[in-house]
Amino acid sequence: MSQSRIIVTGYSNPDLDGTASAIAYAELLKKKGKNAIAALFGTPHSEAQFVFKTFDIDKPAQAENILNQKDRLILVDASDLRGISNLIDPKQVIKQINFLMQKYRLNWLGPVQP
Ligand SMILES: [Mn+2]
Repeated sequence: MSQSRIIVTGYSNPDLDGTASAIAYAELLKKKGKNAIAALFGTPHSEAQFVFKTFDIDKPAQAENILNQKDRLILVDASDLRGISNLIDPKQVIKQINFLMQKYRLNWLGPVQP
């Protein structure tokens, strides 16, 4: 059976670090043989649009268009539920990566893994 897809994403309308983190972490997972892609909800901030254009980087997939119930999700640069798309089912989230995670980890994700 094939492994379910991992979507790396973050806040809706992500800022540059959220956008870059999603792209970079999805690339790392792919290089480690995982079925992973970056996908973003909403429209990235203008700084991110500038970087896409200046460095000729393909914009990640639109998460609203590709997310399905079998996907597993990794959230990057996201520490507050208020910025998360309501299309995200917490049960699908397998990991959250944020430099604030020890302090502000989304409480619906359960205890921090060591
Ligand atoms: Mn950020």
